[in-house]
Amino acid sequence: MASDNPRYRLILPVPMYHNDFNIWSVLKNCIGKELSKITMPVVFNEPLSFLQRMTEYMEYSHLLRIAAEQSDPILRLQYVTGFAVSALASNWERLGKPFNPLLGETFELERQEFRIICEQVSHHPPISAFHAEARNKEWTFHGSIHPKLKFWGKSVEIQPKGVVTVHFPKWNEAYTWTNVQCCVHNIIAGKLWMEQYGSMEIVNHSNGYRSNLTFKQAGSNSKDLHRIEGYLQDKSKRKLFFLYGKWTEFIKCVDYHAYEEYHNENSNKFKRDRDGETRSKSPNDSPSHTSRKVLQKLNSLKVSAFKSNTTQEGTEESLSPDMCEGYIPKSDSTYSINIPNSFTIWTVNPRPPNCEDYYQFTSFAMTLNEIEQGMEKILCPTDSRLRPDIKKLEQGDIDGAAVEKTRLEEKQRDASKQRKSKKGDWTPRWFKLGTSPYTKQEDWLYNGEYWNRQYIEELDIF
Ligand code: CLR
Repeated sequence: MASDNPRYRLILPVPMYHNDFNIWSVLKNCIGKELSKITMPVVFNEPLSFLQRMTEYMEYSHLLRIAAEQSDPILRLQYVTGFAVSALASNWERLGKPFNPLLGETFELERQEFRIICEQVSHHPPISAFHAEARNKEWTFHGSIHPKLKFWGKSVEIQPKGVVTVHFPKWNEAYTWTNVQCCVHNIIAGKLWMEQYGSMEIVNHSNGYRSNLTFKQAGSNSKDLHRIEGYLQDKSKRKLFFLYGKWTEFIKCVDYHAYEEYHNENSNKFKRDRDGETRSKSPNDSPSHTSRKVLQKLNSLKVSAFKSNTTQEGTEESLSPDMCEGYIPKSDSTYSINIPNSFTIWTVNPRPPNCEDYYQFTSFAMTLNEIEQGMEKILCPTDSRLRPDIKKLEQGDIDGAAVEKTRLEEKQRDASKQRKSKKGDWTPRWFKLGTSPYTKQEDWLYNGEYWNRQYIEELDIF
């Protein structure tokens, strides 16, 4: 794994400045607005551009290599599913706002197994495109993200619009999915926290097999905090595997029939425990007679029964998190399922020590602003590493960063005015808008030129 490589730095140059500014004081006049139009004070930022944040999808790129090595398409889908979930793990506890990329800004990263190029292809609306490829040419991963931030008063809702695609040339196979939404809570009062929820469908377009995942909302007793669950299905929607885990920790899969058996057995055992009986199964308790709904109900009873014996207080049972101001869900690590014969597809890397003083960065994130040896001479002049406001924030110079941020935003506005007066349009340098052959949706396609390093027209955006 790249971040374990001693070649890369392990920590940022200085610890962060812990601010006690109130986000509400900035946002209270913006309820219902699109947040991309609001300039936020730099103390709420983390020293990364959104292009770099997008690059964090690559932390577990080895899963794509392993997927490409499998001759069984079901195994390939399992690993691609693992990759899709792993790509979201770095968001845990990350509550700093990445810098909005400037129009034309780029970010490149070369690692042992892959290289990636990102470009800000549109400013209003903000759209960031990326294209990653394996060194051994066994896979590519590309897509675009158009993050829509909506402020609802107590919370900020984020919809990462845009499709991402994994391609295995050797298998002539493409997989697509769209990332789930997320929500930052406690804007008015309390401690900020974030959840990702919604459904994610990872489709193999050549055989119609798919993984259908549900990212659950924390829920009123937070038993579902970070939890994901779903099925791997064939093209007639027959369930082949049960998938489960937490986007912050792991994803496992288990044969669907084994899962059903386990589930039914446990539900019945619980029922017997609860009723204080050991009677043998009545015909109506047999798996085929027990609907999933009932099983779910039993399971949730089991959870609350368990919780009332522990330190968790049951007083908030009937209140939804949103109804209690300043509510922070507790971790539910005591409640975790481990179904026998499961196979672990992915587990998270531990965060580095003291990461709470470094914007909760992962080891991978710590390396993203590093100007590696020999890079100065070849780096594209629009690379995020060269952004003066991000550099200043990374050095702990908050006032300097604020001055630079304002300057860059003004410079960007001036350039846009100039283009308008010349009736010129902006054309991205490395990506072109096209249509995905798989989803028939708009797709930003890489033109294949970046790594030739011929930055013909020198672009001055910093
Ligand atoms: C989540 C994963 C998606 C892509 C994506 C888009 C926008 C990101 C979001 C991710 C994570 C949370 C995020 C957001 C932009 C702003 C928001 C970084 C990476 C932060 C937490 C907002 C903090 C400031 C508010 C409290 C005002 O695939």
